[in-house]
Amino acid sequence: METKQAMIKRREKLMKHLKPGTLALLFSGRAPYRSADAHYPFHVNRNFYYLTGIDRENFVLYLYKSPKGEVHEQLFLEELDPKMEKWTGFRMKPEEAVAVSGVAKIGFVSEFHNQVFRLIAGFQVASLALDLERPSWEFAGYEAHRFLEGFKPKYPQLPLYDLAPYFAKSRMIKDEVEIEELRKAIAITEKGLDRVLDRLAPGKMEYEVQAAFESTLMENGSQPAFSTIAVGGKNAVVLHYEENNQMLKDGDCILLDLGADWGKYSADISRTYPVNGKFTERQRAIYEAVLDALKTVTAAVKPGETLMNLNELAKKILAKHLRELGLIKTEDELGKYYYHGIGHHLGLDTHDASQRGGELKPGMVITVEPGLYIQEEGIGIRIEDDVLVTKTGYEVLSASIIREVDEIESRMNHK
Ligand SMILES: [Mn+2]
Repeated sequence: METKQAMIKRREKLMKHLKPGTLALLFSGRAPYRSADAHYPFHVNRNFYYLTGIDRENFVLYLYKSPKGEVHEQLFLEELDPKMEKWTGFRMKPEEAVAVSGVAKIGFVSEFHNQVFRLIAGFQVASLALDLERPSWEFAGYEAHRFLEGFKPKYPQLPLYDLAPYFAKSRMIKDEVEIEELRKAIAITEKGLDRVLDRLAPGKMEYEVQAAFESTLMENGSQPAFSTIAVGGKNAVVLHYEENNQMLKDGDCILLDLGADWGKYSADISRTYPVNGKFTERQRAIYEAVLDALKTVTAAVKPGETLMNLNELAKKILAKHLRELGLIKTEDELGKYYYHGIGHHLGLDTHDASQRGGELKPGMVITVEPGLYIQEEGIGIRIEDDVLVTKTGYEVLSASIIREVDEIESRMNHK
């Protein structure tokens, strides 16, 4: 399937879901100001991108389902502005927008408010649908929230419909195009980790490992999907360590949690390697415990399972191993050494949009990422794969990224 075809299908599915008389507006968003006239990098609204494939600032997707059920689609672009284009780059032309998104009708954002006004003035709009997802209570709001601030006082009578739950549900099931993007993101992540294995040695800095990974991504037209974690020794018990500024010591392990971005889709892989190319007996024993949890949980992935059940399974296996390793006596002590969930949905966001508590279905992509973090021994080990739920079970999308002790040691000793 072509990307454009996928976009058309995704919009058709949404329009089928909406009631007649609904006007749905999706905003690509704008980069927030950083200081003076400088902005933070722009990150397109994921749901706008999901329906258009377009990664541009200040665009609006207008979707209207008439009371008779006819669908009208229009994409509003930023005005072409030859003067501004000399400063900030070329803007997307209408024909390009049509080619990427498959939306046939194009307008410019300066006309957008009037168009909304005219439609409502014709008494053909029963409700307004916006993506009103909030990442936190305190959050000031995305572009849709800002639009609503101006809209609500003018049309307080129009009911609102929040699209966020629809997107969470829809985005959990990946189509062909999405799975292809994820495969590419994972393949580039594998290349980056391979370069890491070439360079890893005692005395290197964590940031050198990060650079080995990220430069490989750049050489492949990619970039990190999230802040690369490259953490040696005792700091590996910190789950989201991002300093990456310590020296890697002989006899320590390094924990890497990283992923490439491809077409806005995120890989999310964790591997733990011995810095000097050989695990100690103790490191190996703990590593094998985590690996056993990874394999057992992965093998349990199938339609009808839940992430919660999978986490319970991971806890059982990790607790069994911790008892054998002499670290705990009863299962309720596990929280001292394993203190995150087993995984999450993966897609346009690394922690992808999802409805909590649901059953796994074919086409979903999740991470499986057990870990053990033993502060008193200065050991943190996490191994994470990306797993596609299939009709009959699962496919490990990251299956070719080595994870067995012998494979890692032999790879590191034959550079
Ligand atoms: Mn993850």
